Amino acid sequence: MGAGLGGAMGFPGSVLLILLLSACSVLAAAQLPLVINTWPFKRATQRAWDTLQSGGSALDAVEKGCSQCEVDQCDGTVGYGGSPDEHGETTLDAMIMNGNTIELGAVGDLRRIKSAISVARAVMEHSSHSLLVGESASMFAQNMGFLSEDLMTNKSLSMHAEWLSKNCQPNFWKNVIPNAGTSCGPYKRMKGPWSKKHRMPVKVANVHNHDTIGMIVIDKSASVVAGTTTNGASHKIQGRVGDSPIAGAGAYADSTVGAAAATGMGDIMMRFLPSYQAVEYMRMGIEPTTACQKAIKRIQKYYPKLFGAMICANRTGGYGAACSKCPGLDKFHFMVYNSLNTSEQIVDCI
Ligand code: SD4
Repeated sequence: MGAGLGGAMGFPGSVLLILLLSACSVLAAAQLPLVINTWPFKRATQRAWDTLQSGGSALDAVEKGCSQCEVDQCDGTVGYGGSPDEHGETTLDAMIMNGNTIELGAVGDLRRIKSAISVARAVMEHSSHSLLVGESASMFAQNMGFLSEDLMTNKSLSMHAEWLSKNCQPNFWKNVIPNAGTSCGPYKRMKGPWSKKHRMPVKVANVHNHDTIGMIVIDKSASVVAGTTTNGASHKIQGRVGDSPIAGAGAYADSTVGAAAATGMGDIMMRFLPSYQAVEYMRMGIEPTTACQKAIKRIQKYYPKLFGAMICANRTGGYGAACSKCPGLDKFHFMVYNSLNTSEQIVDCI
C-alpha cells in the first residue's frame, strides 16, 4: 500500500516510508516539552510550563509546579492546613525523581515545613539517601534552611473538631477494642479470629478527601522528571506515610522510557508499585494510556472498589491516563500542556 501511494505521489515506496518516519519523529519532538499532572490543578501546570519556558530544567519545573499546589493548598489535599491526622496535625509526603540519573529524594510524615517538594529535592541533592521521615525529616529540612512553622489552620482544626464530635468517624483502625466503627481510641488489639462486626469496612475515599498532585515534566531534550506532593489522607493514624513518596508507587521516572504518577488510596496502591509497573509496560512499547490502564487493572483484580487514577507519559511526549471506577469517581480530570495544546483533559474510568 505504501508503494502504491508513493507511486501515486511520484516517490518510490521506500522514500515515502522514510519521509513518513521523519514526519512522525518531528511530530513527536513537536510534542515536547510536556507537562502533565493529576487533577485540574491548572495553576500548577502553568507554573511548571512557565518555568520551562524561562529556561528552567525539568527538575525546576516539577519543583515549582508542585510548590504552586502547596501554596494554593490545591483541593485542601496538598500543602498545609488539610487532611488533619488523628491528633489534628497536618503532615506532608512528597517526592521528586530524576529520570536521567535515577536519583530520588522524598519525605514522608514531614512536620511543620510547608514546602515538602523542595525538601524532597534537597534530600536528593544534599544527601545520599532517598527517603527521610517524621521529625528527623523536619530536622533535616531546618538544617537545610527551611522555615519551621505550624501547618494547622482554622479549617484543619475545625475538620478535626468535627471528626472528634462524630466519635472519630471515619478512621483507619480495624480489629481493635473498643470498636473503631463506633468509638474513638485509644484502641487495643483484639485477639482473632475477627468477626465481621468488628471489622472496619474498607474506607471508600472520594475526590474530597483523597487527591494529590502527581506531575511529569519532559523537557525538549527528553529529560524526564516526576514528582508528587500531598498531605495524605484525612484522619490518618499518626505516623502514616502514603504512596506519594514511595519510589515506583507515587511516581517513577526513567528518561529512557518515560514516567508515571499515581493518585488515590495510597495504602492500597503502594502494594502494587503501579507507577513502576506502568513505566515497565511502556518500556515494552505499550502506549501510555494502555500502560496506565493495565497498572490500574492489576490493582482492581484484588481491590475492585479501588479509588485511584494514574497519568503516564513516554519520552517522545505521548501521554495518557486511567482511573478506577468507584463511587465518587467515574471520570478523571488531568492537565496537559505541550507545544500543541494547553488543556484540561478527561478520561472515563474503567
Ligand atoms: C495518599 N495517594 O497519601 C495519596 C494521596 C491521595 O489522591 O489521595 N491522592 O494516599
